[in-house]
Amino acid sequence: MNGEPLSRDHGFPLRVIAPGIIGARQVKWLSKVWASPDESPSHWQQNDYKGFAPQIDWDSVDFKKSPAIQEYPVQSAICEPKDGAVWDDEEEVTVKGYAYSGGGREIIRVDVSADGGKTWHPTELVAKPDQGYNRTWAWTLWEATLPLPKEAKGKQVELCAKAVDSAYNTQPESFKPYWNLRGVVANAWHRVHIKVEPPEGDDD
Ligand SMILES: Nc1nc2c(c(=O)[nH]1)N[C@H]1C(S)=C(S)[C@@H](COP(=O)(O)O)O[C@H]1N2
Ligand SMILES: [Mo]
Repeated sequence: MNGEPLSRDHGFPLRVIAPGIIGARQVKWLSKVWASPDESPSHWQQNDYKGFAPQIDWDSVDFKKSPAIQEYPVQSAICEPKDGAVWDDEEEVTVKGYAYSGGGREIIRVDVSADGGKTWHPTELVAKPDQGYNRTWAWTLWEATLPLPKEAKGKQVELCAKAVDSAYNTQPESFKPYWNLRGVVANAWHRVHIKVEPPEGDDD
């Protein structure tokens, strides 16, 4: 893993890698593999890692009624700045992060906002895997320097990111309309809050 022997925590001595599919299917400490016409009867395949409508609760849920989650939805995250950071420039902010989609779909675009999603700015895809159509299994790294809203000084600013994959899937604005009791496939815009506070005496 990353050029090093696989560690025990990550599944040494043997682990399944099923590209483009959620973490729950990447079985660690593998001892046996068999082919079967039936889906795995394992607890994690049958009774967990499934999505449901928002009104379904633990009393009404029937795990037989939803298929197991397989392909990962399109997702992105802001890694820099960190949530709660104090930003000492009132003009612009440099934002960095990653994006990823399931099923081998490549990331074709990531947009960022410095005003809670009212206006958007392009990002540069600084590390983009070149693995071929529907074979993109690696993360895309992105960054952008964008202007802060006018009179941001002394205020909190909400940074948002959303990615688009090769099927033009994009991330929803909020998790609320597809909230589910397991909290799975939650890929709404990532939001980070920074406080814009240039050093004392800096009036430009
Ligand atoms: N044997 C075994 N493999 C497992 C799990 C587990 O509980 N037991 N958890 C899965 C889940 S849900 C995830 S997200 C990944 C996490 O491993 P990672 O941190 O190495 O990616 O392992 C997967 N493989
Ligand atoms: Mo997981």
